[in-house]
Amino acid sequence: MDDLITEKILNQLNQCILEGNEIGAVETSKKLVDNNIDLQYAIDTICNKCMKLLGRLYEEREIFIPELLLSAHAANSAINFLREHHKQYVSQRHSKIVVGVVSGDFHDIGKNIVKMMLELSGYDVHDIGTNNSAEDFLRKAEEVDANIVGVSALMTTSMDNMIDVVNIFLEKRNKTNVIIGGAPVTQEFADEIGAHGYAEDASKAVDLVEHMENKEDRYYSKRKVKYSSYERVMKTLEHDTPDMVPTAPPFQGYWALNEAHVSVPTSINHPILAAKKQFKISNKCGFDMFEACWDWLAAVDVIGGHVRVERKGNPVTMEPLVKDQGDIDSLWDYDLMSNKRLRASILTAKKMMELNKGENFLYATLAMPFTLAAEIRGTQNLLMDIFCNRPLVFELLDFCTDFKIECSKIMIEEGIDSIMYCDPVASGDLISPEVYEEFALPSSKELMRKHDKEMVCSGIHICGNILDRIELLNELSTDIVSIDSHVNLSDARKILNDDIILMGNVCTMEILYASHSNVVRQQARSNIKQMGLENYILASGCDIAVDTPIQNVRTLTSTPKEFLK
Ligand code: B12
Repeated sequence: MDDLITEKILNQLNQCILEGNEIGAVETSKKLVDNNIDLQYAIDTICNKCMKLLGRLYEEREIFIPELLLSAHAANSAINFLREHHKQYVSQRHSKIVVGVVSGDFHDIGKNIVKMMLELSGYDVHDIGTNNSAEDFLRKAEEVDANIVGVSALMTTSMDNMIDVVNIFLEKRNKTNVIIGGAPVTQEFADEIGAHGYAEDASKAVDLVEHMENKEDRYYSKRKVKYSSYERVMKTLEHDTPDMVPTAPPFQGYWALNEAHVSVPTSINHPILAAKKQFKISNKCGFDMFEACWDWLAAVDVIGGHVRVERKGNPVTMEPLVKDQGDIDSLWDYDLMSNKRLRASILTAKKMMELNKGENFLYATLAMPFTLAAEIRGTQNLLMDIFCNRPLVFELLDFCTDFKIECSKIMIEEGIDSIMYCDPVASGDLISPEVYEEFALPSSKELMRKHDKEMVCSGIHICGNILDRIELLNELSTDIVSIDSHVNLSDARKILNDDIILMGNVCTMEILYASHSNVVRQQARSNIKQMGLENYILASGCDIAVDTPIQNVRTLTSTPKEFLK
């Protein structure tokens, strides 16, 4: 067939496509078939030349979405017709691409255009529609063995969900390139979250994919997750360099129960259910280490105190159990294992350890003797006793220390990885460093001395600004010190012994609870940059508050991936 005739018919076809004339495009395609024109050449010409021209016209605002859509439909019909008559047609493209819109977002016009342009350029595209979780993208990519995933978002609120998509591929399917786009997305954002590519419109998306296909290696992520969560934490505890900074809540129990719609009373009555739900949420959030035993006030219940259990959030001790020094003797009659709450909390921890299969690093939260003493005596009473009734305080602390040693032994016997001792009443906002040194420190020391360090590691969390007493914590020979947002990380680092791991300290209320996830990310990044990879665990400054958005928690746990070695 004469080259001139071929070019003439192809030009006609191009014209029909540019005009969005679907009927004309199909009729002209028939002419190509009737004239025995090389259909492979014809399809490739439409895919390459015509689509590029359309893209350029759209970019230069010479045509808009409706014209683009009409042209794309015309091209699609022509190509489908030609392919039917040329069964042996082989696309020159190799990439398999999954495209979709992230969760929370139903805007799909942009994604549809990207999909059409890619298809018309000869790619094998699989569209998963709108409102897709990271798992949805992964599932489809695995099903079709995609090497590129295109993620679209049109709202600033849904943009952050792209982070989950990037991270899930990083962890579970590192050979797939994740490219992102949509009006609020920028190259800077793509770089920040570790996406492999970004394009501002559909024709640039085609260029990007072409480029990736040609230079595959360059785009494959160099970042690799090397360790499981448990191994990552162990690397940190051994003062070795992990692949990335591990993350911890440090206390997520009540928040996660609430997220799972399990009330606190239900969690006590149904420990196995509590374990399953707690594990699901805490694991899904991506923490490397988390609480498997969070009912730190079960201890007060064991010795007969009245702890009010709210539907959500931390329980509260209602009435002081020790009204005067004479009441202390009767405390010793406790029977640890006959207490329903304590048994429930142990059962929960055991079930969580079983579900965990050694993947994450699990710990139990127990109160330090000083805080337990305050719960038993009433915090205000104890704080006054320190000055007015010192013998009562010492006698009570003796009991609390012995009792806590027993509690700690039980958890260690059950096989927990670590114990996190919390001491909120020793807060820098409640007592002076002198009072801490004289009353809280000796009982903590005694407890830590009895804690079997060979078997299980330990952490300490004291709320508030404790910079003026943090040096004393060096005497406790603990593995981890968890600090809250009132203490500057670098200041704490300078004072603490080198062999202590620092954990903290993203502000729980202003940032995690009340800010946008971008603020959480900024804070998490700043902490990692300040502390580096070693001897540091990124965490919230204290309990994750009930109703903290799960997206913020996920942002906290996913930020270290940006710094993967
Ligand atoms: C059309 C539209 C709608 C339609 C959506 C119809 C549909 N099926 O998509 C309807 C009316 C349903 C709608 C609903 C809503 N909308 Co609306 N919507 C728009 C509007 C006007 C146009 C968006 C659009 O289609 N643009 C054209 C396409 C072609 O551009 P594009 O998506 O950016 O895609 C191009 C590139 O970005 C790139 N690209 C896109 N995806 C990808 C993917 C990859 C991998 C790559 C490489 C490239 C790439 O290539 C594309 C083609 O060149 C914008 C305003 C605006 N001016 O943008 C608001 C807008 C996006 N909507 C908005 C909002 C708030 C909403 C609603 C919440 C409104 C409400 N109060 O109910 C709901 C959201 C519902 C939900 N949860 O998703 C806001 C978002 C604000 C923000 N920054 O977060 C906007 C910006 C309006 C505004 N100024 O307030 N909306």
